[in-house]
Amino acid sequence: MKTIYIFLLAVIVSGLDLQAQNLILNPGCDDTLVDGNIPHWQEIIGNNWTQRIASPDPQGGNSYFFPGVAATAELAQVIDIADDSLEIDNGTKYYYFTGYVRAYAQSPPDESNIFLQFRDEGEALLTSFNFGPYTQTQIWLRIDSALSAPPGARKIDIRLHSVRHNGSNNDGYYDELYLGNSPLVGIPEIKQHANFTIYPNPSDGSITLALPGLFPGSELTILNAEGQQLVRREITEHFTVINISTLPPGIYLVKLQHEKMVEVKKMIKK
Ligand SMILES: [Ca+2]
Ligand SMILES: [Ca+2]
Repeated sequence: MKTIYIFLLAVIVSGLDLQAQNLILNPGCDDTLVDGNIPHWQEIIGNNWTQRIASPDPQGGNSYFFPGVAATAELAQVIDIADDSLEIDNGTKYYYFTGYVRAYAQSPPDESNIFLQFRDEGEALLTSFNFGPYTQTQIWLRIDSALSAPPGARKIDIRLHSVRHNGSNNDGYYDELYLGNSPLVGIPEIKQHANFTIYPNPSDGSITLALPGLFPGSELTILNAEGQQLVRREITEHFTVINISTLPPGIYLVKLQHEKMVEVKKMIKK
């Protein structure tokens, strides 16, 4: 009996671990500063990158990435993905990115950008997925994307790039970054879950989104591997049919979002 109990616990723990496996080190800027510097990150532009703890509050943990005073500021972390080279060179490897951005409430606000640069063994740039500029000041804006790794890629160079438009501080902020092998579906702050399903999946013509409970103001978006929004729809019914016949074959993310919940599922278009 004891053996079974331990085995089940191990399965549950490893399942959680797999879901939460984050390739980014110090992803929420919560590690203690070392000699005034943010551990695991390098200052590419500007030398004032630090932790900020309030105004606004962090999305997660005790602090978030703050560029300081430099008019343009860029912070980087390089992730080695050489272990995935077989899948990458076959053209079948996807990585999933989630991050939160926000700016200080001033007009015009400063801006945040996130560049995810795939580089080869010699560090040559193969593809850059660029997100931004973002100037959202009222909430932490969540960004989700699936990234198709270009053949030959061995490194992902993540760049946080902020531009100051107002005042003495550069206020393009970042928090709770995630890069992994599966979409980040649940996040701890979210209390409610829609538990939506999509069928058929894979599909070649249309999909049905089934939702057990309705959340007023829910919005559905379908994103391609480059993070572009291709479909955007308000969801007001338990069952919604969406025509995807014009989308090229491939992997997409279906995101359902309202103010208290974000859920993301993978969809394959045949
Ligand atoms: Ca944080
Ligand atoms: Ca500012």
